[in-house]
Amino acid sequence: MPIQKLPPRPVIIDTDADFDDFIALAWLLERSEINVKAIIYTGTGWSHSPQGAKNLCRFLFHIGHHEVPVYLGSRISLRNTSNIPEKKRKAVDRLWGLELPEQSQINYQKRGVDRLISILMNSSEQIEYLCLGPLTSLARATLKKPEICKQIKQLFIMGGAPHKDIDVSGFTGNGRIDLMATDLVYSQDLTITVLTQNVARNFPVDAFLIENLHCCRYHKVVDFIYHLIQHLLQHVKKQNLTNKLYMWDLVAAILFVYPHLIHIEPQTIRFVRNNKGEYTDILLGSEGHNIGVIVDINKNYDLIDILLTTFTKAG
Ligand SMILES: [Ca+2]
Repeated sequence: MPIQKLPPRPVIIDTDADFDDFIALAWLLERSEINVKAIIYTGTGWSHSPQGAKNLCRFLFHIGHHEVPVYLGSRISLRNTSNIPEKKRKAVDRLWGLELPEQSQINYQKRGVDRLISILMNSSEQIEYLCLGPLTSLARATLKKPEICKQIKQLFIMGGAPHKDIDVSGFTGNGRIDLMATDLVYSQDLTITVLTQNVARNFPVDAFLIENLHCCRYHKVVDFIYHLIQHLLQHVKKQNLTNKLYMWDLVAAILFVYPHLIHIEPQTIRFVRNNKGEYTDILLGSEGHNIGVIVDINKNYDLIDILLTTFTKAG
């Protein structure tokens, strides 16, 4: 009996156009299990709006996926809690010196929050939402039209759960950039899966990865990823930065596509604010927002192999 192929999962990807977002997108767009309905660019994360959206469009042209629409989402946080240094954001805007071919048409579309609402409300089926950046755009969309939540099958987000020290400083990644947006989105009636940074650390940018990428550079997209990482590493070296690099968003993308690799535990979290409205604490406990947190992944799977065979299997 022939194996029945499941129809591709419709998904909206929300991104802040950092290096690992590009790699995650390049990988996702090659996956037949996924039907990317739209890319929402959120300008409150690691790049500035609209430069991040322009970079996304040029990148999509370069890898041959310019059919995917890019929408310009929010550029101002609900509450300004981001601590990303401006210098680092500007380096992301410049793609660390990587030159992408100029495009005569930069075709991102404005009013991304309204477009997001429209895509969700007009869809005949539920759509999954993969968030690789801050939740600002989705939060603004839920403020304008709370009914969109019924149209979201699952929100899967890289970062946004507490780990280790359960306080504001222990709240990880994208969720921390705009805490008010995260608080608002988590309070909605949504199925939420969050990947914490301590789990995503399984995929560092190291010599082994670079060697493997180098071997597969005959594929255009792998060559792009290789160059992107080389430029980033040169930038890190020049700036005497010591932080280790991880493919956070790529891990999120892979685990989104392969849910059998993850172990999820339900958690309840509550955001505590003082009388000035500032976030002072995040508590795990019996009352608050219900989320699923990925606490472990199956380590028998080789993430580098999953990354590269997606590109090289078709030659
Ligand atoms: Ca990101």
